[in-house]
Amino acid sequence: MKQFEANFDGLVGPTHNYAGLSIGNVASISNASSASSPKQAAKQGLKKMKALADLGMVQGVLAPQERPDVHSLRRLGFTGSDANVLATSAKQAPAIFQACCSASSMWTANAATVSPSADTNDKKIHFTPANLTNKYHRSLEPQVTGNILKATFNDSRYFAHHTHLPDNEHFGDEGAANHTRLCSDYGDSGIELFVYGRHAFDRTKPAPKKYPARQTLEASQAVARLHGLSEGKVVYIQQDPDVIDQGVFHNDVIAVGNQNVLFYHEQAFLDSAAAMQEVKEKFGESVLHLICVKSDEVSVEDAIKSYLFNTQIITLGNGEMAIIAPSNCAENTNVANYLANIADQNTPIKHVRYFDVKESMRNGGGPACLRLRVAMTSQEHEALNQHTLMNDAQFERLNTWVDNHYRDRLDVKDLADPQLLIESRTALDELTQLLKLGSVYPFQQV
Ligand code: SUG
Repeated sequence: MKQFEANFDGLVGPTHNYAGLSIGNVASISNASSASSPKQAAKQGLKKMKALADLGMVQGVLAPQERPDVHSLRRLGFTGSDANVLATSAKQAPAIFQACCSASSMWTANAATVSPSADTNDKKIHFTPANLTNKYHRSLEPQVTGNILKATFNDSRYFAHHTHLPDNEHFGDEGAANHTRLCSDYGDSGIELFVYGRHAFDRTKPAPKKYPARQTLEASQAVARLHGLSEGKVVYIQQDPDVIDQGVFHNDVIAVGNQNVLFYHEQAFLDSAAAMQEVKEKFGESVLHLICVKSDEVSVEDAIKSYLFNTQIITLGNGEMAIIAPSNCAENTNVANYLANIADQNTPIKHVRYFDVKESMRNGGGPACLRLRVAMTSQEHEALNQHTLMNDAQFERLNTWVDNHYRDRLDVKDLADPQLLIESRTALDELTQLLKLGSVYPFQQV
């Protein structure tokens, strides 16, 4: 049976905008109130998906969420017609209103944590949607994310879906952005690295001082339990609180892994030497490449600006690996130099491909943020909803769908336009038919 890793990218939603909602995420704050282009953003994402499909990768699409989120605004006491809810909340509570308009579900690395069947005790692929409690705008996602994942991986013989963890900061969970799997072949049992920012139930432990640590150890442990992972195959690693305070709000801003390669910055982890020792012991005898980038090669600041580590490392058909990097890496001299020489190191990484995902980057989302990885067998591949997979015809259809429904330009002040809600719901209704998802959105369930 063939085994491989599929990428499910988040399709950017029609309300993509820059509202400066994510304290601790430098790009989000510094681009607050700039004009966005939802159409460009969606097309940049689709282009990356198509390019990976063309490279022979299995590539899927995860639908965006319903925004503006009128239902959440009603929960907060705004009443009347939908247009009235938008108008009154935009006027009386603009920050809350903007949070309810974010297209942040596009970063599907935060959609869920996924453990492949090779690692779980019941040999199913396990999904736990992330609760994203640290940011109000993101905490609105998990319910519908769960609906979309169930409609995408829709066969209970192969896929196990959990409810997101309790919606409380103690169990703050950011999904796959803080989770990396290392293995020899994708179908072999691997080790799962859960990287957390703080201990929720032990205040004596180190924690960042300036910016929030979004992921807790206790959340990571709960996900590992739910997924039926064996203790000998799990490593918990604390992020260095200092790098969180410099803007590394998720671990995937400073480390990325694929198969037997872990590519990370020397300042990523609190006790890197001990963590890497445990990784080596638990990984076992097979060859493991730990590629540690030193601060004098690339500083943490350059890593955050360029998103060198928010790259996707993928395995091509011939077994060589390629780095899928944002074009911002090519524009940063230190990072471009580092990547220019990466193929000469004695590691499987032999190619670098650059993609323009600037609309997403301006909100702090690189190529790796835009995708959820699901390692699977060919049987599991056949069992999932085939209409969510990218191919030439689907690429055409989705581009036309974007052309028909998305605006070229959106300012934060446009978010209260009642027409935008109508456009967005019309687009999503059509999309659920295109991807054969059934009714996954609240507006479809009334
Ligand atoms: O959660 N930005 C996202 C970026 C998520 C990136 N994902 C990973 N690293 N995996 C966040 O901070 C900004 C939205 C705004 O400001 O309008 C935002 O939500």
